Amino acid sequence: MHLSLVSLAKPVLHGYFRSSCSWRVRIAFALKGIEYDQVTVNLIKDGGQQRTQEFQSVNPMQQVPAVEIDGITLCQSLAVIQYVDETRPGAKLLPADPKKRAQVRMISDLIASGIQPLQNLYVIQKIGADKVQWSQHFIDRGFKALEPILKQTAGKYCVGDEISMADICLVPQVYNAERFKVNMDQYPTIKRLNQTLLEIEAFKVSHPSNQPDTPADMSA
Ligand SMILES: N[C@@H](CCC(=O)N[C@@H](CS)C(=O)NCC(=O)O)C(=O)O
Repeated sequence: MHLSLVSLAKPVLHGYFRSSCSWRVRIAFALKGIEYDQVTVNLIKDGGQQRTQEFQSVNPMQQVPAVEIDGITLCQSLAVIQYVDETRPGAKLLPADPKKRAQVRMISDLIASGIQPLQNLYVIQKIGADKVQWSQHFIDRGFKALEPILKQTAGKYCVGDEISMADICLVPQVYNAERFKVNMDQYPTIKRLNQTLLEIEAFKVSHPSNQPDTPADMSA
């Protein structure tokens, strides 16, 4: 741990209960045992609070999550996860072995760059596509690639038998897939990993159904 970097103040997560990228950060914080405060940025209300001038001063990209930590503001969930992994004790979210580390990054990027961005509200609104059909198409396209990759890399979890950033990316993406009624029976390895991971406390406490801004009708 780099003690000189780490502030005693709790990090502040600007996020939204149903944002899969915010959920990634919540899982990482839970796995590391990091206490944090949450500020809700409602992506729907008032045309989207991510678009306000006030929030743009936090994240000019108008996306959640954004995290205030150790005197800096970080957006991009994978940057946040890697920063806390490098500065906080506890379970390592990236393996030490270079090959496994590269596989963790490969799977994380496949999801974070190759699948999730296409479900963003601003993408769907811009092209005026049918939200469900569009999202199903691109999640299926990504999962068709991810399934054979995971068959090779997975043990108990996405890469071997240790939980990693890849697992942190996988579970929220499966949650999105289920929201858009993707048939998960086509992806037995993804389905098995998701079920295993959802039994772990860090994934449960960070779940969208358990957040301060979860609407009552979606609460666990
Ligand atoms: N690459 C970014 C993506 C962030 C992102 O796409 N956030 C979504 C919610 S999961 C968002 O804020 N969307 C706002 C919008 O569509 O207007 C990350 O990993 O943090």
